[in-house]
Amino acid sequence: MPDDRLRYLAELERKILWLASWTVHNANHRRESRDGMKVGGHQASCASLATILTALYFAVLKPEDRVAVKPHASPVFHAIQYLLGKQSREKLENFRGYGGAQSYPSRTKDIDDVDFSTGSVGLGVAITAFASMVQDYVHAHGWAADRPKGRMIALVGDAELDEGNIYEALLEGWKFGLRNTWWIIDYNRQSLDAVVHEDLHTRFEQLFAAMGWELKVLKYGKLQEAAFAEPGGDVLKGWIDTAPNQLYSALTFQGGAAWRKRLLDDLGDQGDVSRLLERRSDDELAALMSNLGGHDLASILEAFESIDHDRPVCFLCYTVKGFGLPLAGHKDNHAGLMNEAQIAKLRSAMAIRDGREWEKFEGLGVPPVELDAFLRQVPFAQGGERRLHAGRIAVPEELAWPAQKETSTQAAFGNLLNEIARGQSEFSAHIVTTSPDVTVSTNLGAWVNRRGLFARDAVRDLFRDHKIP
Ligand SMILES: Cc1ncc(C[n+]2csc(CCOP(=O)(O)OP(=O)(O)O)c2C)c(N)n1
Ligand SMILES: [Mg+2]
Repeated sequence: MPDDRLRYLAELERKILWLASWTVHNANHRRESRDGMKVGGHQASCASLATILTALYFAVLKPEDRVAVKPHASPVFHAIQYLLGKQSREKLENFRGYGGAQSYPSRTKDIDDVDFSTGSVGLGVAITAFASMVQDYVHAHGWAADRPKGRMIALVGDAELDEGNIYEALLEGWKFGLRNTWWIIDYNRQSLDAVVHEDLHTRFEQLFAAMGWELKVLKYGKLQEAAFAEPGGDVLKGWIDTAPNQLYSALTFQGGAAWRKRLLDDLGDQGDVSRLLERRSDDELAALMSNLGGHDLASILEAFESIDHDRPVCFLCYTVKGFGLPLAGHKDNHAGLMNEAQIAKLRSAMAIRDGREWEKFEGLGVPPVELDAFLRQVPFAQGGERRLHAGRIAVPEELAWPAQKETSTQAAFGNLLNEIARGQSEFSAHIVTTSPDVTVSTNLGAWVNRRGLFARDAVRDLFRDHKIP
């Protein structure tokens, strides 16, 4: 059954790709206060995630979900919030300027409902696992009984997986029985400086399986799957599966004619597959070869919406860095910026008239009223403010514990917490200590003995059961 949402989502995908590109372009080339200083921005990193973010924010996410956006995709995030009415044009025009929308999503400086600040790669990934554990803690204490649990979702640049904290978080999650966590890897096989190692995906696959995660690989889009089903399609698929990352990137950058030449050199005169290639124009061939799973809305929706459990899931999504832009696939595209001629070409491809670059519904293939109605019913945008505020808890003016003339700071710390733990106050019930394996040496033993340790499921203490002093 055709999915009605795809019509609107495809238009929104185009729109956010444009707005993100234009936001960066405007900051670098147009802003009146330009003083010749470098501004920068990451149009290619944005394009890599535009399809996935479209599917998430405009269809899959619920208000209770929380998202850590890949730092360099910040402009796409701001574009989405702009369309949802939560970001202002003024802030976009002042992107990377004082008071403008931030280069990397910021909870404190941005106005558009950022869930996790990101920027230092890797941290935004790991924090979602800990956020999920905190959510379990809060629910287990009955403090959020009126709220559904949300999914903690990280959009992960493939080079973020170079960061060691991610593996500590994975192991911690395994120990804890992690739930409600999705990591969506933007597998464009490019980092900042380079094309990533061949075959990294098999390492990731084994790692996530070892940690008890479900792994979903989104490698081929629907166009590719349809082509594989044609006579000779299996040969093309075999070529794609064995093509080195660098070659795939280089051909993506070069476009349809280069694809044809290389594919015919490698596969020519093999009967059916040659005709499969001949049936397509250069543009169609380029579209086919870049139709990877992470750029196919239907495949992405299917994958996200097929998850019917709360175990952690890793989606390994094949993407193209710079998808849909003239920067696509180039190994040095990380901080690459389109020039005036390139942005003008993109603008006309997007059917956007001069001077209407910021208009939300300009150049789209569906009537504005329909798109507006679609945006109003987006599940993520229902339910009002998403940011929660904790109630205030009374803190005792003083504790019964007598001041001592001389003591060590460690002993004082332990004694203070022990004193607080004595009463069943709201205050003591809301303190959580997270001592990284130094409970004894930081003098927290007494506190822990009174308050207990937290786990999702009951754990027996055999030393206590056997009355071992
Ligand atoms: C801790 C840390 N180290 C290094 C950087 C510099 N840096 C910025 S982006 C990036 C990698 C970008 O590659 P990837 O995560 O694959 O994202 P892509 O742009 O390819 O989507 C690096 C190393 C950083 N922001 N934070
Ligand atoms: Mg990358």
